[in-house]
Amino acid sequence: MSGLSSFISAASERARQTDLLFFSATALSGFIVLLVAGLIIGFSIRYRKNSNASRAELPPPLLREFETGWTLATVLLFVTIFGWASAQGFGAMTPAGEPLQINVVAKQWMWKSEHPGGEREINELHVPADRAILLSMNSQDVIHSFFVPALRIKQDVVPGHTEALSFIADKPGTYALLCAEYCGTQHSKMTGKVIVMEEEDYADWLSHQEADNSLAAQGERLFTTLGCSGCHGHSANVRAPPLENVYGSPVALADGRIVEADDAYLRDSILQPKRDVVAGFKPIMPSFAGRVSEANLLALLAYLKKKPQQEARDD
Ligand SMILES: [Cu+2]
Repeated sequence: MSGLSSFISAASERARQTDLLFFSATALSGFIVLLVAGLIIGFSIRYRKNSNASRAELPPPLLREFETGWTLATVLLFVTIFGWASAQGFGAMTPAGEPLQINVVAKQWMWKSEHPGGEREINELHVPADRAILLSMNSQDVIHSFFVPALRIKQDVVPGHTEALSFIADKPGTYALLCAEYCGTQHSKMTGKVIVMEEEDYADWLSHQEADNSLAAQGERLFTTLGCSGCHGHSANVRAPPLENVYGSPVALADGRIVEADDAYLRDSILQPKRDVVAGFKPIMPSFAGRVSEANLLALLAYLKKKPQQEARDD
């Protein structure tokens, strides 16, 4: 089996688990196919016309218990495989421990990524080994699909959604990154590399990247240039909901609902401000859909998350 599972490199424990599941299911299905086909062929030959095999002895009738037993055993076997596969699928959605969050933006035809310190890459993704990585992915135009065969992970990236994908790579090396959703004429060129590095090599790599602005710092500038501060800032004349400490806190809406100001809520409030209006405020904010790119939205969100500390420092 180990020979088989190395047919394509596996760079994570989940990849090896996926292979085990795949080959187990293939082996089991293959065994059943061979068993059924073998019996059909065997009996066809043995009881062919004019063969002298005895037809006198009828087989004994099967016991009801036997029928019930093998039916239940088969059902149980396949439900077990279903459970095994689902557990893996759900496991893939839940990051283990405190993950390192990296933002990924897909666009025709490249993968852009941004590390927590603001280091940016295009069509390359450097990650430390043995550490939970959480990719927060957005698309700027059409549906793309983030596919790393060596990690056995594939996630569609749909415009207007934030998709999460987590993994822990445990084998340093360079692995292929592909787009697995036809996304336009240069779809086949939308490829890249995932470079898994030892923790210290990753730290070293980070330190050699341009000390780019942090995402939150970019967001802060956008907050001004897009005009957000004109209404949401300290000395604004227009009355708009204050944004200090807004991230993660409950917000009372005009229709009586109370929602949590998470990424999705803040994102919607920027793109569709008339949808969830905060109680006590007029729906006067214009939509920023089409005016702010995915990368800039991520920067704004990063800024809003950091805002409480900044306000505290300013005071
Ligand atoms: Cu694509």
